[in-house]
Amino acid sequence: MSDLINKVASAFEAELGFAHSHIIQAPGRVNLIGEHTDYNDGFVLPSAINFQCIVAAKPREDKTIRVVSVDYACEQDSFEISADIEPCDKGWANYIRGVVKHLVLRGYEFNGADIAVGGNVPQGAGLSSSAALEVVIGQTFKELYNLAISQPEIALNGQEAENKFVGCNCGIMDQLISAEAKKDHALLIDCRSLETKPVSLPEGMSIVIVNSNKKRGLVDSEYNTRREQCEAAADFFGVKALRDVTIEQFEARKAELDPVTAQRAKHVITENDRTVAAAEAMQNNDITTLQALMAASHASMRDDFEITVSEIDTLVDIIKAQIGEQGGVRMTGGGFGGCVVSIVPDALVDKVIAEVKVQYPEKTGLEPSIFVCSAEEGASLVSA
Ligand code: GAF
Repeated sequence: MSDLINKVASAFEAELGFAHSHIIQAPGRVNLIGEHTDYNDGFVLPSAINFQCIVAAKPREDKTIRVVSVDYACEQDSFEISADIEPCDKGWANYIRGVVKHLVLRGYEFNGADIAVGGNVPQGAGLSSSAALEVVIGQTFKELYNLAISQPEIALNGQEAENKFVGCNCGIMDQLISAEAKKDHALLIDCRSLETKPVSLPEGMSIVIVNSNKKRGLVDSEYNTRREQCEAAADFFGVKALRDVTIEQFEARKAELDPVTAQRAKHVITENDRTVAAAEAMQNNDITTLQALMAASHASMRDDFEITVSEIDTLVDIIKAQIGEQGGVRMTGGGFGGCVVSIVPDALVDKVIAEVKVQYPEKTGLEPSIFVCSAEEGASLVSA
């Protein structure tokens, strides 16, 4: 049993006074390319990582849900299953309340549960700790009560909870990869049809994630603004989403858009093309093309979508200087801080880590957190 599972299972027993019956997990994620494309019905290429949210649970015979939060000093929340579950003043508990409420609204019937939940996905780092929590709770009710709910629906339910209950207008990428990821693969996800295609990771390369530890400010408001700008651009072109606009159509009419909206649209339209091309390059072990696409993605996020910060750009430059054309690096996630993802030849991993540890604090005054990650399976029952 992993240390994390042990910790959550022990907390269950210590706080609730009896043993759990089920252990369930859902992972965090890193997005290799395809940023802010999901809510434009476009393409993304994430993989799940070896950081997880773990639940220890036992079904109840009544309609009460009682939750112990291992990461918040074993604080507890308790509520009744119904279609009008309300938000409470504990931020962490609202993700769980929201997921349960929306399962009920979708028509699923189940009894209550005792739950202990904890995780090691770094919070606020852009590695989807919230999506892992939403998905692990959906998966928990699927496992406890044999619900006939598919993995995409667990993801959609989690997204709905986040959009309508927690209040963040995110797309589907984070929940879908947490629910459906394949070990040793990234998934090329078509965020319109929700079709997924496993893409094997390049041979002899590691995924190295560096958290800038730059405190993220204004994330939700900036995120929502970007979303509105993309919707305005789609309206201008008379289409459902920017996915439906080609680069040729954009170039022909971009002068009619205000300059900022045009920049935002350009990022999304070009990022979609880069993502599909990157999946193909990865599948073919074509690192030269992959690195060029990741570099172009970063430049587009920095210059057109304007979601990077100087600390993130600095990290990208430091890593780029180590790996040259032998690997790729870019910001990953929603932006305004958070992490950089790099695909690094195994032989250069130690060098990258050493240089980031020295140069990043010198240049920014911040300490980085560095994770060499494996690509893991999506949400699952661990034991029952
Ligand atoms: C956040 C959101 F939750 C995702 O839906 C996605 O839009 C991402 O930012 C940017 O690609 O993680």
